[in-house]
Amino acid sequence: MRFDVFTLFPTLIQPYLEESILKRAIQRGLIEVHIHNIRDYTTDKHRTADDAPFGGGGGMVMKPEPIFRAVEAVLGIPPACPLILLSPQGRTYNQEIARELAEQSRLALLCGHYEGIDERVREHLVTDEISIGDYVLTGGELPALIIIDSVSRLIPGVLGDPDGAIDDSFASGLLEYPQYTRPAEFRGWRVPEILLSGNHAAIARWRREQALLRTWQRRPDLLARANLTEADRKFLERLKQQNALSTPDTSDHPKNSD
Ligand code: 9D3
Repeated sequence: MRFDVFTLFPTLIQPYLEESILKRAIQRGLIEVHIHNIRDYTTDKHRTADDAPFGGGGGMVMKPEPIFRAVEAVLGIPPACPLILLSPQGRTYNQEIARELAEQSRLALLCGHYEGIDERVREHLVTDEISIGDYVLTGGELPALIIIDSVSRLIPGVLGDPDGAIDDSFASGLLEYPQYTRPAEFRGWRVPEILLSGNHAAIARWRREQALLRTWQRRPDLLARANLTEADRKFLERLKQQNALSTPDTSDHPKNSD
């Protein structure tokens, strides 16, 4: 898979690709990442990439010409692949979108910066707009790396373990069970005895129940979409009953209904 990244800060992107597990994927030819400095596509002597907004107000807006020149030079006309704008106004990124993007053979990522980007880029060049969550960053470079990282690990061979990406928590729809390694006792804290029992069926059942317990405690929203067996549902019913006994229901109390 090929990624083309368009940015005003190309040096921010490079180090992560060179130090992470993605380096191996690049060396093996599984992914290619081409980084393009939008400033290289300016035509004035000051290499101006931004300007004041029409209509006044503070801040600067990324100019359309260098972005169009860069994207048209690299992707061609018509463009060879989708162009995703990273922006706080995009659809919120998740694992489902990562899987959708991983179906492409090529993707282009445009990093926003400053206060924003000339709207004509959005209207006439960009095909999709993605945010990585509801918090404010300084630019789209980290979001671009997050997309490259999360999409790349879905490509067969990128992870060492061939089915590592299939067996992860978001694929099962549950959070992960607790994990332990040696020593069996550390500072007086013992590993759960069941894990030392050698009873693989009992260990599998314990892990599944721990995953269910954790998901119910921390991310109950995930349970609605998780792939649950009849045994899983029974276990969750027991959890709910225990919880109802230990935390009295005060919802009918006048204090909570006014
Ligand atoms: C006036 C400034 N902002 C209003 C809140 C708009 C703004 C524009 C650009 C705020 C931050 C940025 C820089 N952020 C991104 O380019 C960005 C981003 C983010 O900030 N959060 C989550 N996902 C993303 S993807 C790109």
